[in-house]
Amino acid sequence: MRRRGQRAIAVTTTLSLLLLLIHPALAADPEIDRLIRGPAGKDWVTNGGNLTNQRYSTLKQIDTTNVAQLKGAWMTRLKGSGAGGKYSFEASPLVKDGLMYVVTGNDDVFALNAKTGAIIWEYWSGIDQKISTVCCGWVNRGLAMGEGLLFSGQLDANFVALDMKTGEVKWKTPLEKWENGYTITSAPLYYDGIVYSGISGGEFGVRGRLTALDAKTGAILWRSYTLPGPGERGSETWPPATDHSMRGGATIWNTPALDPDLGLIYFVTGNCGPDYDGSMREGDNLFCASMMALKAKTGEYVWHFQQVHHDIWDYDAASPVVLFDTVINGQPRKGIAEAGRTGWVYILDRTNGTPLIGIDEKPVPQDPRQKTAKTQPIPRGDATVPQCAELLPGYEKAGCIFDTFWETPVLMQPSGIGGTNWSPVPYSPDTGYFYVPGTVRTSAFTRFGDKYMQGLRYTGGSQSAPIGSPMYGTFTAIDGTTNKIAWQHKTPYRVGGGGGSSVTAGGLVFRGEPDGNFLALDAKTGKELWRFQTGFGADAPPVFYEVDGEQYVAIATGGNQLQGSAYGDAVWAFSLKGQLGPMWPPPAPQTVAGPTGPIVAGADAVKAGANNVEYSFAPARIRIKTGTTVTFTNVGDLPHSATSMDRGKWDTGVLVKGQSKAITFAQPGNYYYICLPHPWQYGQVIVE
Ligand SMILES: [Cu+2]
Repeated sequence: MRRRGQRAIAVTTTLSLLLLLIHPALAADPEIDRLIRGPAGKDWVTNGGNLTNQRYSTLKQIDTTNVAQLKGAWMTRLKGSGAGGKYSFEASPLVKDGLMYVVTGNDDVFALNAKTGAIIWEYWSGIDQKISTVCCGWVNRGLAMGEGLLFSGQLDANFVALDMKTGEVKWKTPLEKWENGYTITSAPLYYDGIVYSGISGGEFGVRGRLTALDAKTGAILWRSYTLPGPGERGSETWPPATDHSMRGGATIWNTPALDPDLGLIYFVTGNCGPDYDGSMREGDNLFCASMMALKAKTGEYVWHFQQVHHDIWDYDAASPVVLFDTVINGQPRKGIAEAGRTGWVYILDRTNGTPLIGIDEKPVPQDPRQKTAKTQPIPRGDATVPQCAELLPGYEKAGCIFDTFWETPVLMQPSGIGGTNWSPVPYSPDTGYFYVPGTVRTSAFTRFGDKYMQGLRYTGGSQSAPIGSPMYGTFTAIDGTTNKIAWQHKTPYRVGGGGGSSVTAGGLVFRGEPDGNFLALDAKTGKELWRFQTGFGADAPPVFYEVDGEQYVAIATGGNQLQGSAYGDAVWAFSLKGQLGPMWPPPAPQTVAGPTGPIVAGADAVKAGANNVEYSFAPARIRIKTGTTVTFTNVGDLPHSATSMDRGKWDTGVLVKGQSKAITFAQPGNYYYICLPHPWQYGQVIVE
């Protein structure tokens, strides 16, 4: 009996295998699955180009010999959607069969004729403009498509599916509530009937996770948490008998990658919460700041690699993971790479999560108050940005990466915004290089502790750039077989949180600059071959497609508040037959940290978020007489504060929209201040 039973099972298994072989087209959308398993060509149907996130196109009509003739084919303004100081435009447009789909920072979606730029339909998200749990700009990093639907994660934590033909909402699934600190900013990934979405909110005491939804119905198939519950894998890296891991962050800011042959889905996780205070969360704090692999069908854990143990620097892993195949020491290897905020590229074997080139655990500075980890993983190879800060006047200490801090500010590089922030990193199988945008900026790290309250900021400290400190960027080609620099450019502005790039078989890397310039470089040598002024901050990653035999390059230009670039609502497409010339340059981003604008004498009222510039004080610089009372009012959409850079001196506390606080300046002095939730928002009060 037993033997017969086993035989029956064996026969059934063989039969189902045969059925699978005969009917490989059981997939819900075989066409999209086929397109995203291969390299991108005529169409660009998923955020990273295909399942690898390589952002590599096989199109080569535009190449190193003719790119100098490239001109604008069309430019379309998206009716003011997402154009304003609180927004960033970070999406890669998707293109299929001559139609383009693009999502703005307000989660509005537009379908365009990819040949002419004409708008075909519009979806206005109607998201609540009072959402107060967006940490770093209103953004949507892009869409996914499959089964005739477009998928979009919204800032209100709803996940929607739109009809590709009409823009009509087909289903809508809440993944969480924004009021509890959760938002969605990442582009989803569609494959084989499932849509995968990350969740954001690492600055608001949330619990990170990857959610898998049924593409047809929007039903949630599973959630895989990136923070362990009691007794679960990784719970030993949090203090026992506490619930710190339940609000410990580890959110997913960007699109996963997927290897269909291995059946694994890959992604990276963000900072630990609270960001800058590790005092109550002794241990490595898995799975913060980690690369992770799960079974794509079930969400079951397969492996992880933690880039930063017990993170206290906001060293999110935020750039999308990239899958690539390479040869190392004569052996073919399946690789996975990710460019961290630390300035390193982490290169692993994607079958098991072990280092491909070498990553060494090395001792690092210690502070028992912060419960710092004894060692940190240091990749062999080159960092793309400096990892030590210089001492500046007014500060007691400057340190290098992984140095420690407590209540006295310590200067460090890279800052917690990177290195490489959300910006994707393309990989060319032709050159074997990763193209890594980096931000060079000093941060003054301080810990001050925060009490956890649901839906409110929970960062435990801050990291503003010191007044007068320089800020710029790097763009680096990293050899994927050695993790060493092949070539590197210093860029005039920060590009680690923008400066999106993509690469083609025509031997070109295209990348944007926050001053509006869009550039083409020789992918092998880095030589600049073309540059075009788009008129708006060019921070989103470009894409490539073909319509009627003509190759196009497209980029969303709408600025980025992390980069301080000029906002807008434009999508540009370029081709060799294009006729449009460049625009006037927009205002350039700051290259030195601190408040800007004229000093207004006698002003006793300062507004945060005025004039459609959310992250600003107006006037930003005032001169008053000793004893003057200044009223700070928040007229923006987000909560802001005015907090003395030397935090002990004065602080309005966090003001919600419409709230005011008066501060009397009884002592002469030069007071610089920041908004604590947005430490790149500066003001100055000169008291005489
Ligand atoms: Cu603010």
